[in-house]
Amino acid sequence: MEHRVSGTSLDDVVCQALLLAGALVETKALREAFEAREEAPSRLLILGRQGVGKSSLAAWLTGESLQRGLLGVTEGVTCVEGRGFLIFDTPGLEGPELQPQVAARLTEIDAVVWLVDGLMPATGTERAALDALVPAWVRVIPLIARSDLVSSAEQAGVAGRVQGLTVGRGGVTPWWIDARTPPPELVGHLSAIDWTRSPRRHGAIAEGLERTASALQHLPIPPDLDAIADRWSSRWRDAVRSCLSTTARDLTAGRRRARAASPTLRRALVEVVASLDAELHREHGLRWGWRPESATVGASLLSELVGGTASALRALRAEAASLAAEGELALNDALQAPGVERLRAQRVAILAARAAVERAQRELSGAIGGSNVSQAPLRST
Ligand SMILES: Nc1nc2c(ncn2[C@@H]2O[C@H](COP(=O)(O)OP(=O)(O)OP(=O)(O)O)[C@@H](O)[C@H]2O)c(=O)[nH]1
Ligand SMILES: [Mg+2]
Repeated sequence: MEHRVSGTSLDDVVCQALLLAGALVETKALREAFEAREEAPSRLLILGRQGVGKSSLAAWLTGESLQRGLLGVTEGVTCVEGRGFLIFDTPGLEGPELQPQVAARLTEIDAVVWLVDGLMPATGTERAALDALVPAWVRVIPLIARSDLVSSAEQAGVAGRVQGLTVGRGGVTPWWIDARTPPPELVGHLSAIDWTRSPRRHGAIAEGLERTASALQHLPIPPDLDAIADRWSSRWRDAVRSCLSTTARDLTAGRRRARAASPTLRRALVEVVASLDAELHREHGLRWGWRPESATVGASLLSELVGGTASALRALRAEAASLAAEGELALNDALQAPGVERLRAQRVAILAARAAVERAQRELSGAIGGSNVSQAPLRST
């Protein structure tokens, strides 16, 4: 099964993360990893059955002789560099110890070379062993060794079979080679890196994303102005309602004269506004900056207040409603002021960048973590 991270979609999400985060924090590491295209040497992991010719091929590619154990058998993953290649030579696929060693090297390579023995052509079991070692999205370049021992008539059939077994692994056509002395063109064939399938690039991007995420984490997020506006509006409305009912109660009980009711309500509200304003500043660094005494209602209603308790209560209610609306408008204006608007835009930008980086990290984590890398050694047949 193909890994859900295809080159294009991964590049799209990383590009989006770069675009959004780059406006806010340093993204050099991520940008460099994203743009890495021509970085030599090509890093290849050679996998294949025991004795197929992996070390011979690695030695030919790099021009370096490799350290080997008893009878020339490779023990453990060996790294050798030369002639524009960094090659990871491995013990045979049959070995049970290979999985953790390959997993540890996975983010250092660009592609896998699958060396098949032309005299013992690849089977589904061999492909399954390969799949168990390397995530499905990593490119596999198939080569068939022992061209010197197989007639050209037979070679085509074997190549077709190997090609069938590499479906979904980058679609590279298998080449027949003598692993001891391959044709010189093999160098070009193996140097062409498919960056969209390179675990090395994925690893570098993952690191860049990690750094970007941590830089974004350190940016303080401005408060959610809409939520603050909602909360403060409703607190203001509650305060107006409560001041009104106190004043109305005093008025009805005859404790206060109609003429004095309006200034009393106003004074109570001035206190409420001052305390809410101080709290707004303390909690969010914002200012309401409104004083109810600047409200225009009131004076014209005084004459109605002397008309009796019922009409005074009506007038008070109207005045309170009008004050509540004015206060809310003033609050909205304060939260729309240019400086505060910048905070709103900043909040949106930081949240969007964090989400984009997290999304890119999610897309990558399955790929690099090797979701389908599990212990499944090749059964000897
Ligand atoms: N005729 C022929 N012999 C080959 C070819 N490739 C490798 N050999 C020989 O096969 C033997 C094993 O080669 P190696 O390169 O050691 O194979 P390997 O895959 O590294 O072996 P392990 O490390 O044990 O898994 C050596 O004697 C090579 O000379 C080939 O294409 N044709
Ligand atoms: Mg070897």
